[in-house]
Parts: sequence; structure tokens; C-alpha cells
Amino acid sequence: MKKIFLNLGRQPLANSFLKDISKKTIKREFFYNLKICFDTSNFLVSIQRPVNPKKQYTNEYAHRASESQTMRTAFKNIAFNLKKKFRPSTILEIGSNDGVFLKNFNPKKVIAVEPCKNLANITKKKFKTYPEFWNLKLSKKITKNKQRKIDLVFSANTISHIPNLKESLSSLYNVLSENGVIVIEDPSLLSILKNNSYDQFYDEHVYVFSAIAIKCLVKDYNLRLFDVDKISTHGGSLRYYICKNTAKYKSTSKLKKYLETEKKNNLNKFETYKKFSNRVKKSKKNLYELFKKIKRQNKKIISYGATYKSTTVFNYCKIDNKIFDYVTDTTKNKQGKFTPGTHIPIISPERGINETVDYAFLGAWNFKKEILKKEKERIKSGLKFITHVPYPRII
Ligand code: DWN
Repeated sequence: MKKIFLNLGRQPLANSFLKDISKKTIKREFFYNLKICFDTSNFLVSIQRPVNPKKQYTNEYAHRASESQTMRTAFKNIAFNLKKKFRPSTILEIGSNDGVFLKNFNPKKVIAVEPCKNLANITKKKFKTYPEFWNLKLSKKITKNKQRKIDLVFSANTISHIPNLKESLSSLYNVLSENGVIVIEDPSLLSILKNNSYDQFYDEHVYVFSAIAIKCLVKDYNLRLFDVDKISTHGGSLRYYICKNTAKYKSTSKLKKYLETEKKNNLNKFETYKKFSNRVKKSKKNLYELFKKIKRQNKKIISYGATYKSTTVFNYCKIDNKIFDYVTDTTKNKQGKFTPGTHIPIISPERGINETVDYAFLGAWNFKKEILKKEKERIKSGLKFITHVPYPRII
């Protein structure tokens, strides 16, 4: 049974950066209600009513996975480790974005799946790319074109975005070779609860997985979770290793231990999520009050990183251009636009990060280490950072 535990209110699509803020554009802005629920039968946390993916993964998709040094290094390292561990002769990536993972492989061995046409256009120059949604039809097309099935399927921050999880999993089974491995990375539910990072909930994150949920879910598709890695990306993620039931891989003691950790933290109980919901409400109130207090002192506040996560924070906490002068972001195609729902201008860091700024809210809090290092000199000359993770405060 699905039970709602968190209501993040009326939200725009996290990717719907506006080109202008004319009355006509604002009137046409799309909103939906963001409510999060817990399924007591399989421990799965999901959005109550997902948005149609055709509205989300368009030719104007803004996020570029290669934008941070942290992610470039993380993808390089995991590509190296997976090659070493599984020696795959065929690799399929679902949600290949701008190719930051795939570029570490021999193009002859690789297939990319990316429904956002603007991104698929980037990878198709080098890799066989299907500019399509991941589903059964596509998985059959891929295995028909390839004589052999796939040895390694990699998917970072994508399976959690696909509403039809059942079809997603059966399609994965369909492409996989007998001893093939599916490696999925997504934000970890336990980290979100610990960090109080409710901004990991937005339209694209239809599911927030835990190991107990994944273990339970894949069983119905003759698949088996056999290992898990705790990783630091995106504020704490999990890397799941899944194979066919009949494959040679044995369940690791690391997986057993991690499943126990999740149970010890009561991830299988609804009350845990109710408590989280109360912490989120408190965080909203305290963050808003912190900004108000700073504004009363006539200080200038900006936001650092026009993240999708920030869309949830800004719209839920009712933070707009009365609080922030602007948001900075290194991604070229976000610059010159306005934040979804709250209409704050987005500009480049070169223009926006200067001595006039007193405080910068860490929209990209998951890159805190990289950002604080980059802004070392500015911090020395007085710039202060604010975060809401794990609770609102000046760093
Ligand atoms: O799952 C998803 C994650 C992985 O990426 C997607 N659904 C969408 C996207 O979400 P996000 O926008 O919350 O992701 P990031 O990776 O936290 O975005 C960071 C943003 O901050 C990028 O636009 C780049 C920008 N940035 C910056 O301006 N200066 C990043 C760094 C490190 C910087 O120094």
C-alpha cells in the first residue's frame, strides 16, 4: 500500500528554465503537485503522480553531467574499475547524457541510449546512439541489431527517472547476456534521510531507491541484486550490481551488511518517513528565516549552481528574486535564462561571483568540496556560503 509522507507543494518542472519572463511565458508555465509516498509492500519511495516523460526529456534538456570535475573523475574511475572487474565486450549506457562515462571506452564496444535529442546529438558523433526512451521495444531493437547480448549495462541517475519501472527492469533482463551485469547508480535514500536533503525530490526523481527496495523489486524479473557500493556522488549515492538469477555472481557480505544498516535505520517503516517530513518542514522555516535575517541587514545573497534540486528548495520555501539577486551556473545553456517557478536570473560565475556578493547559497551542495576549493580566495576576502544540508546554516 502506498502512503504519502511528504508534500512539497506546487512545483514546476526542474528542467524548465525560462528564456524570458514575459506575462505570456509565465502564464504558460507548467506546474504539478509534488507528493512523495512510501510503498509498505516493497519499501519503494516514489512520487505519487509522475509527470509525462515526454514533457521532461526534450531537445532542450539543460543538465550536462560533465560540468563538474568531481563527476568527470568519478565516471573515469568507475569506467576503469568496471572494465577491470567484468571485462565486458559490449557496453550499453542508459541515459548517456553528454557521454562523460562512455568516453572512457572503446567506441566500437559501446551503445548509448539517450532520449534528449540535444544530448544524443553530442554522443552520436562517436558512439552508436539511440535517441529514444528506454523500454521493451528499444531493448528488442538493440538485441536484434547486436548478435550478442550486453555484458555490462551502466545507468547513472536514470533508472530512477523512468516511471514504468516494471518495463524498465524487464527490458534490462531482455538485453543482458547470461553472466552480464547491470550497474545502476542513484541517490541513496538513507543519505537523503540523514542529510535532510529533500531537494532530491523533484519531477525527474520518480523513485528514490534503497537497497531493500531494489532487492525486492528485481526478484520479479528473474534478476538478483548481488552487491552494492556506497559512493559519495550527489550527496551520497548507491551503486547496485544486478545479474540474472542464474548468473555466476555470489551475494557479497558487503551487501548483507548494507541491507542490515538500512533496516537498523528503519527504512522499511513508514514512521521513519513521517519523522523526515517533520524535519523538512522545520528546515523550510529555518532557511527562510535565515535569508530574511540576512536581507534585513541589507546584504546581497546569490545562489551558486542552478541545480534541479534548487527548483524544489526555491518553490517549496518560497524563495524568489526578492531574496536572491541571481543564480550563477557554469552551464552555458542555463545562462541568460530564469529559474523555474521563481524566475530568478541565471548568469555565469565570471559575471556573478565578485566582491559585491556577501552570501552564496549552495544550490550545488553536493559539490561543496569542489566549490569551496575553487572559491578559496573569495572566501578569504569575505564571501560566506549558506547551505540547508543537513540543516540551514552559514558555513
Ligand atoms: O539526476 C540528475 C542529476 C544527476 O543531475 C538530473 N535529474 C538532473 C541533474 O540535477 P542537478 O541539477 O541537481 O545536478 P547537479 O549535478 O548537482 O548540478 C550542478 C550544477 O551546478 C550544474 O548546472 C553545474 C553547476 N556548477 C557550477 O555552476 N559551478 C557546478 C560546479 C561544481 C561549479 O563549480
